[in-house]
Amino acid sequence: MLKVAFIYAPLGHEVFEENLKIVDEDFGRLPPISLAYAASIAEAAGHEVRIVDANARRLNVEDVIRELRPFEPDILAFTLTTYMFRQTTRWMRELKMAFGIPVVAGGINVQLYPAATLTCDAIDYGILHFGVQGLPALLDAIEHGRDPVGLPEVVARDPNGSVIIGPIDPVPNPYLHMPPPARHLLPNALYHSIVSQRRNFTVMVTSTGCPMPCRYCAIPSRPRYRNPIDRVMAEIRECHQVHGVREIDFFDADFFVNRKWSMEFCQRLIDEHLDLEWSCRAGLDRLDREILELARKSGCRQIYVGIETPEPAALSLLRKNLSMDRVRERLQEMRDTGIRALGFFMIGVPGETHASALHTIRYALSLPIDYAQFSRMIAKPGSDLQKELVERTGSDYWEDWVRGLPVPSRVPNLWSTIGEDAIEAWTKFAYIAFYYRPGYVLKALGRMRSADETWRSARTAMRMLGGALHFDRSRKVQSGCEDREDSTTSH
Ligand code: B12
Repeated sequence: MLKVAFIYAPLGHEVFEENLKIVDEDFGRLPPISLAYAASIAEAAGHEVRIVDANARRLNVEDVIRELRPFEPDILAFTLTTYMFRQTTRWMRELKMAFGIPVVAGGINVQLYPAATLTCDAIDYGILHFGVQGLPALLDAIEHGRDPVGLPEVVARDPNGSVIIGPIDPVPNPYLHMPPPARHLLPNALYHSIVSQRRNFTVMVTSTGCPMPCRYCAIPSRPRYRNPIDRVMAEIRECHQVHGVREIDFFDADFFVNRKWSMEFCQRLIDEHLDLEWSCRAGLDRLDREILELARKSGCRQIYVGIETPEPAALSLLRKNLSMDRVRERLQEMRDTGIRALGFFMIGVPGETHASALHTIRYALSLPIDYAQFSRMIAKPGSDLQKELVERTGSDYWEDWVRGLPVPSRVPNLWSTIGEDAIEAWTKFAYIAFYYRPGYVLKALGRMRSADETWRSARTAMRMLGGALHFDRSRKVQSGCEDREDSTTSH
């Protein structure tokens, strides 16, 4: 049996992200579900496991080292997104130095850039795909002194230093081989999102991938699997009964993608009679009165929908399938059933001009929605836009970022006709225009359920105003891993 410490490093905003800095920073403290899945896999394989959520607990590296000393870990394990690659690898390096033990990394970045990930000397092993075979096999090999090179789902260096990528696991549905995320190892009482209203709050993901072909999104390229409904219900019951969860945010790309599954889910939740509210993301075209009413009855309080832009040419270039003529009607239906809507919008879309950016904002203001999130369109790692960017520029921004090479502070946007500063200015203006309408403020105050929620919203509102005149530009070029401590923030 090995002792494995799973560490969730803090998330600091990076300049290239689609969200404004303040939105990222005030987004909430969310549970590291991917990492908790990996911890469960290790625990089920018989190892002793800890999770340190340094992000939610606001711990620094020294705190984590102090906390882990008595545990005497054999392995350090981290989840890696591409965005957070350099922040997380800095933490890996320091913890590896303190404990002198191997570091294992898994998560979306290892899937996208396995070889580049292993060029970082702080990482000894990567885990691909869902890790249901790879993680137990790797831990077993380490425990018994066997060579892990070439194991399924394992990325490792051979004795010559070449990176060897193991074959992908052939199990038809990895969910059937994964216990639920190890919430018993998480500080569940600390979690909340910017719009959550009840505690305890958690995040759940019941499916991976998405059938929609949107070119700006990184999710379609992920394999598609769904957790069977009995397992989802068991996870919900455990959350409610054992971890005191009263609100769940489902992070599936489109929660209603399978109508039969969603109807059954709602009905079974109604039959459970739990004191529970939930929210999810869904394609607007899938929502009709029947499903909305059932969802509301089962405790659904809000749905996040991607509208992105009212410009038909941009929507078509982005392969966003949305019946624009029905948007208002469907949102009104949602409001009539008592479900709040949050609309996602993007600035900097193909062919964007100052006039079209203003049009998007005015359109958002005209819709019956309760919240809006405005992002800058970027070529996300793994998205179609990113593939086009690589073809047209001959270089891969994200791979260079992972390899520690200098990259521009912003991902190039080849599609918009207005520049980065204008895109950022319009995005900030959008938030001010949406959230500072007197009627909106009054309504929002009426919705508040606790002093905690009111304080969080007021603080974000003040910071939003304060941030409106600052530009998130920092240095023009972000250089390698070690020397860029100050390159992400401009103020
Ligand atoms: C839920 C979720 C979150 C949750 C939980 C994140 C977490 N780390 O646990 C919250 C809300 C906290 C979050 C935060 C962020 N997220 Co997020 N998130 C997702 C989402 C919607 C689902 C992930 C999921 O749970 N899938 C289901 C599980 C079963 O699969 P999985 O995540 O791949 O995890 C499995 C394997 O990868 C592996 N694994 C994962 N980690 C590890 C670690 C070890 C040691 C091992 C062995 C294995 C292992 O085992 C898991 C079980 O099989 C994805 C999009 C998507 N639909 O995939 C975005 C996504 C992964 N997030 C993304 C981003 C950018 C972020 C943030 C930077 C915030 C932001 N600005 O958007 C932060 C960074 C978090 C971080 N450092 O990990 C991007 C990543 C893009 C990229 N390539 O960098 C995605 C793809 C969405 C997008 N914008 O396109 N996220």
